Amino acid sequence: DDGYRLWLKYEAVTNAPVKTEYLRYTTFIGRSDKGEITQSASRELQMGLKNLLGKTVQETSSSAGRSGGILFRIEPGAAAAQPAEGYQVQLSGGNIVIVSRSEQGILYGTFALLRHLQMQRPIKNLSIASTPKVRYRMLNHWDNPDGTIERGYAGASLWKWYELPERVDPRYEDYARANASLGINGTVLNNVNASARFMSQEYIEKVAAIANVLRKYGIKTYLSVYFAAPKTLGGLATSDPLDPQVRAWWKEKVAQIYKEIPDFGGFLVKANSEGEPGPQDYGRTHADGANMLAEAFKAYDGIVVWRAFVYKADPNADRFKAAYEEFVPLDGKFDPKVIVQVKNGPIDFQPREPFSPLFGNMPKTPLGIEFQITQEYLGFATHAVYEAPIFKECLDSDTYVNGEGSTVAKVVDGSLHCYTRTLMAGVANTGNSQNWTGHPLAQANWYAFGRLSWDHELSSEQILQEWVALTLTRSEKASGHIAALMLRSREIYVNYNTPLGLSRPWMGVHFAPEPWQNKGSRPDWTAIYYHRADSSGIGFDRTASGSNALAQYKPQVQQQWNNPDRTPLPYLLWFHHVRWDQKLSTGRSLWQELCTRFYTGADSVLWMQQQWDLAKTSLDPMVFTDVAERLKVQRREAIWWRDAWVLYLQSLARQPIPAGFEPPKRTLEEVKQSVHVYLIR
Ligand code: BDP
Repeated sequence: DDGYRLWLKYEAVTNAPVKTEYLRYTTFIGRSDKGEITQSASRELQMGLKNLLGKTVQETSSSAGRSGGILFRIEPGAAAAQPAEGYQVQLSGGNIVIVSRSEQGILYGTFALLRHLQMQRPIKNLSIASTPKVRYRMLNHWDNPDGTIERGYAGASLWKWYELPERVDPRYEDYARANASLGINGTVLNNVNASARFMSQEYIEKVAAIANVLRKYGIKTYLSVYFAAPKTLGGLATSDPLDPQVRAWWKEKVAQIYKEIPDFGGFLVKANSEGEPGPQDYGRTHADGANMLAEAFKAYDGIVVWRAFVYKADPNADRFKAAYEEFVPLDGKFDPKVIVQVKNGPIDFQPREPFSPLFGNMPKTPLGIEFQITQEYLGFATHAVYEAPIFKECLDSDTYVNGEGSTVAKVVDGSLHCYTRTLMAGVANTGNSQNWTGHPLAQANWYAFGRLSWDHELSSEQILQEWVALTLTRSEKASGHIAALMLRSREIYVNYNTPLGLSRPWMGVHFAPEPWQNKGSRPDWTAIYYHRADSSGIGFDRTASGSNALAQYKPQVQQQWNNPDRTPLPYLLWFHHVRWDQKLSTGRSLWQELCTRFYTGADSVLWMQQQWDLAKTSLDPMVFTDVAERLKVQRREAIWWRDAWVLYLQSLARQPIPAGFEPPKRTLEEVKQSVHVYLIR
C-alpha cells in the first residue's frame, strides 16, 4: 500500500453476512437532479461499491416505487434552519436515502455512507444526520509558484503551475475527493507570503483550471494576495488602500477573477507581518486594508480573510501581546465581508500554547481560527505527532468572555457572538509525495483537521478510531496499539521538546535544537528570548510583575495561570520564571521535573516503537516499514533534543542529572556541533 488512497481505500468486504446485507441495498443509485456535485457523489459511490462489493451499480433517474437502492434526495425546503450542507442518511421504503437541501449535502452524506460501509457497520437502523458547525472549512496551502512549499515536508507542491492550464493533473481530483470526504469546502492555493503573480491574467487562468476540478466537489478556490500588487504588478505609484486608483485596481482585479472563476472564494491576506507589505506602510490600519478588498468583493459572494499574525520588531515588547494590541482596537471596524484569521496560540504554532487572547475579545468581528497541520514545529515528517489533541485543547479552552462555557469553539463557530461567517483553516501538510503527507501517520492530521472543521465536538479518540479503521487496519488489537501510541504522541513530543510550557527552542530551519541560540536580527528571533533561562531559573514572567500579557485574558483565566503554585504544569513556564530548586506539585524540583520530562519523553519513543511493532502483523508491510523507520529517526532525534536541552540548561542551573537517569554521552559542545551541521550551507 503506497498510501495514495488515503482513507478512501474501499477495500473488499470479506465478512459474508455484512456483504449480503450491503448487496441488498445497493442495487441502483437513484439520482434525478443533473448537478455536477451529485454526479461526483454518484461516481464516488459507484467506485466505492465496486471496490467494496465487487459490483457495478447503475445510476437511474427514475427510481419511483423501487427499493433496494441508494437515493439522492435534494429537498430545498427541508430543515431550512439548518445549514444547507447538512445531510441525513437513513433507511426509508426499503432504500438508503440521502437527504439534503443542497448538492453539497448529498456529497457529504454519500461520503458518510461510504465511511459507514468501509467500517462495516450494519445498515439495519441506519441513521446518520450531521450539519457543519462552521461555514468556511479551509485548507491553506503555503505553496509557492516555483513548486516549493514553505514549511512543507511531503515533497513539492501539488499545483503544477508551469503545466497549467492545459494539463490538469488527475491528482487534483483525488485531492478534491479527499477533502470533500471530510467536509472541507475551501482551499487557498498559494502561500500567505504571496507572489503578485497570481493576480496576473495568465495565473488567473491557471487557477481557474484547478477551480474547475475543485468545484465538482463543492470546494471553492481562494488566493493569498500580495498587498503591494497594485504597485508591483499594476504599475501604480502606490498601494495605499485609501487611494482611489488602488481601490479601482483591486475592484477591476476581482472582476477579472470572477470572469474566469464565477464561484471564486476570496482572498487571504498576510499584511504587515514578517516583512510583508500592508496598509501600515501608508499609515493606514488593518481595517482600512481589509475593507478596501472587501469593497472589491461587494458584488460577489467572496470574502476577505485577514490574518492577525502580526508582531512588530520592538526589543522590549512581549510578542505574546502583539496581535491583541493591534487588533482589539479595530473591533467593529471591519466590513462584514471580512473574517479575521487568528492562529490558535499567541505566538506561533508551538507544540503547546495557551489559546490566543484574541478569542472572545473581538465580539463584533468574526474570528476564524488557523491551525497548522504541517509539522513545522512538530518534527517535520519524521516525528509521529497526532494533532487532534492540540486542536481540541484550544477549541475546548474557556475564554470566560460571556461567563463559564465561553469556549474558543463557541467563538469560532459564531454561537457566542452571533455571527454567521465562521471559519476554520488548517495549514496543509500535503505535497506530491506518493502518500501525500510524507509520514504515513500524518495523514491522520489532515483527516482530523477536516473532521473537526465540520464538527468540533468530535473527540480526538473517535476521529482516530475512524481514521485507523479506514486507513490502516480493522484489527481491534492492532488498532488498540496504534491508538495508544498516537494518542500519547503529542504529549511525548512535548516532553522531549518543550515541556512545562517552554517554547521556540529552535531557530534556523525549525528542525534542530538550539535552546542556546542568542543571536538574531531581532530579540524575538532568538531562543533565549522565549525561555529566559539564567542561573536562577527559567520561564517567561507574563504576570503583572513581568510583561503582564495575562491581563489580556478574562479574570477567571488569569486566575488559572497567575499563581505559579497553582498554574497547571503544562503552562507553568509560559507565564512564570521559576527557580530551579522550586518544589513542584509532583514533589520534584523544577530542575528535576524538567530532566524527568526530557528523559521520559525520549524514552517513550521506544515505547511507541514497541506499540507499532505489536501491530505489525495487521499492517501493510510497506506502511509498517515506513513508519518503523521514521520512528527510528524520531528516537535518535528525541535523544538529541533531550541532550541539547539537558546539557545547555545544566550549564546554567549547575545541578546534577537526577539519580536514575544516565547522563548524556556527549558534551554540550558536541551537541552544538551536531546542530551546526544543519545550519551550514
Ligand atoms: C511561521 C512560519 C513562516 C510563516 C509564518 C506565517 O515559520 O514560514 O510564513 O509562520 O504564518 O510559523 O505567516
